[in-house]
Amino acid sequence: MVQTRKTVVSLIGVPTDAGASARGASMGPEALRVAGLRERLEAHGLSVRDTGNLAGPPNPWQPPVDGYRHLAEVAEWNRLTHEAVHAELAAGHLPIMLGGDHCLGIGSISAVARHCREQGRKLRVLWLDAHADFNTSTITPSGNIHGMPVACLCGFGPDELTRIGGHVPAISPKVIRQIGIRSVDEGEKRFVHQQDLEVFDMRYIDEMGMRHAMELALATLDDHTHLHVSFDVDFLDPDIAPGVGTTVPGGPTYREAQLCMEMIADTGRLASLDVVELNPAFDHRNRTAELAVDLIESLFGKSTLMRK
Ligand SMILES: [Mn+2]
Repeated sequence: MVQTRKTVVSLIGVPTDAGASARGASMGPEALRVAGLRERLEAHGLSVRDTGNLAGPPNPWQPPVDGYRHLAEVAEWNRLTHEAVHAELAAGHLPIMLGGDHCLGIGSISAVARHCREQGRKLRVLWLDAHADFNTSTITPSGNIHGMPVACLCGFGPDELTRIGGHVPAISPKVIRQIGIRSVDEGEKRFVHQQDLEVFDMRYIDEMGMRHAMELALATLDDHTHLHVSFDVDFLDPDIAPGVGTTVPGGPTYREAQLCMEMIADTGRLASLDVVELNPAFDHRNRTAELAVDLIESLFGKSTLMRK
């Protein structure tokens, strides 16, 4: 199945950096708009509805309390995100959540999971990231919640975050495929293995290639599978994507990232998307936002190669 011309894409801006280690991801939604996200998607025949930005609490920029930094603010932003994403899915639209930091994956993906339960659909989540984001308050070195969303979605975290969406856990670790991982904290590493997360790290991509990693990550999708992509911009090599708060060297190149996105597009199953951690405060003349838009275009079927 190919995305039809009738697909309605809804942009949901979530301007917060309450879960991050550096300020600035709150400016991400506007940078993506300035880079022409809406216009570029429309040029591909999609109908795009920009719902504007959600309004939530300011970032208090305080140290962690009991292992969590800004838990109340992060929970509020995620509740708002959950409701907004769920409403768009219920209306039959394809939501693109424009973060904001990656803590917002909790609200977004819990909404997608809820929608799948309501519709009797299977779920596959592709987590494109330099980090596993599988920390808990006892193993996180920092308390920054953008390092915890996968754990929270799998039921490991504070009630304020794990219960968003009303079903604990929101998802099983079995539905997740992580791609591009190259920075995992020590305790987190053990927890990833213990929970049996399927990870295609950079070592795997170096040895086997992006094509093979994506073939496995996308295997066994069927007509009833809802495919969600959670795209942390720090997935990309910092040489091409400097505009993120937590750069880790050795990420996918431009060509590898394009192939990743094109192979997702080829499945025709993409049904929701997060674009997070774009940080204009670290960017150069919005080039990382422009690259993100370029890759999002590929996710929606723009082919950089000549194809018939
Ligand atoms: Mn992340």
